[in-house]
Amino acid sequence: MDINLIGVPIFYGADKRGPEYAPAKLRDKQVVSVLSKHNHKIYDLGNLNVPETKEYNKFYAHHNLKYVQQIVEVNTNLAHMVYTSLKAESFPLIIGGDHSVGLGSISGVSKAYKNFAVIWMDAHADINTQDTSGSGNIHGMPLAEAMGLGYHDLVNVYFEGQKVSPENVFILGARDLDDGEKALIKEKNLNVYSPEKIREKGLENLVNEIVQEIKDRNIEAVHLSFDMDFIDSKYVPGTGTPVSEGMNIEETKVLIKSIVETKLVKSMDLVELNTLLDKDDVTADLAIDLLDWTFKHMR
Ligand code: EXY
Ligand code: MN
Ligand code: MN
Ligand code: MN
Repeated sequence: MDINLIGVPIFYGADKRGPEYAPAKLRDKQVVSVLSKHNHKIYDLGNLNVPETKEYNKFYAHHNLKYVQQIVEVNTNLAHMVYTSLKAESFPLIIGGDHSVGLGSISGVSKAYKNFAVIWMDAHADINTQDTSGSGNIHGMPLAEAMGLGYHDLVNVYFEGQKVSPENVFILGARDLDDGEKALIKEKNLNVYSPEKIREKGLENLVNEIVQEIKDRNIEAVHLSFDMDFIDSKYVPGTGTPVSEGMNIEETKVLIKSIVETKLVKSMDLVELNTLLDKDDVTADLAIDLLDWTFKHMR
């Protein structure tokens, strides 16, 4: 297949330097030739422009939320890159950058597919709103915004209103949830699977269950949003919000393989690789290995 590699060198959603270097790092690690090995044609479309801003400007006019304007601008452009890639029947592969880019990716997919699902692999749910976020870091919010909940400037990225309905969102690996997120999960009955719940069900069984559910709603596409902190903190020193008790690398690969073998995955984010925190590139090398694995099984 044709893959459009889109780099988004942004750290504003994390308010912590490091994720912005991940696109360059993965290119240094030859991500394009690694993916070409599986007879995909890779078009490296470069990096989206991330506007400069001053640290003191980060809370400008937007409650407790940081860098709202810059994140809206970048995600609007990203959404259009993703939309146009999908319309050209290419596979948009978005390399973050922090997880605020998930909002732009989902917004672009939402314009291309009326009926699609999101599989969000993450130690976190990323469903805070401006009222529940303790940090004001927008990488903890993109999924709430994509579901139409939360701050108007973010909810209305690319086009007005909700981008994906809550019942079509599946959050895998979440194990570090804020109180407001726990309340929202209950209120909206969100599909959230902790690592222990995933192991209880069985990794492949879980994917089959999700596929059954979405096929019943004749969903034709899945956006896979992979946060490096999905993996147990032991294995990923190079990520900004690591959490213990996660899945190991083997389990992660089994899950990814069964998800992509559904042939429903049409777009993917890989986010939250923080090269400044990494040790001897071990997390960057793991990211390359996971992308190699993913596109080996993506047909
Ligand atoms: N829930 C915490 C917050 O909202 O600040 C931590 C969020 C971490 C988000 C990373 C990208 O997954
Ligand atoms: Mn406002
Ligand atoms: Mn995340
Ligand atoms: Mn996370």
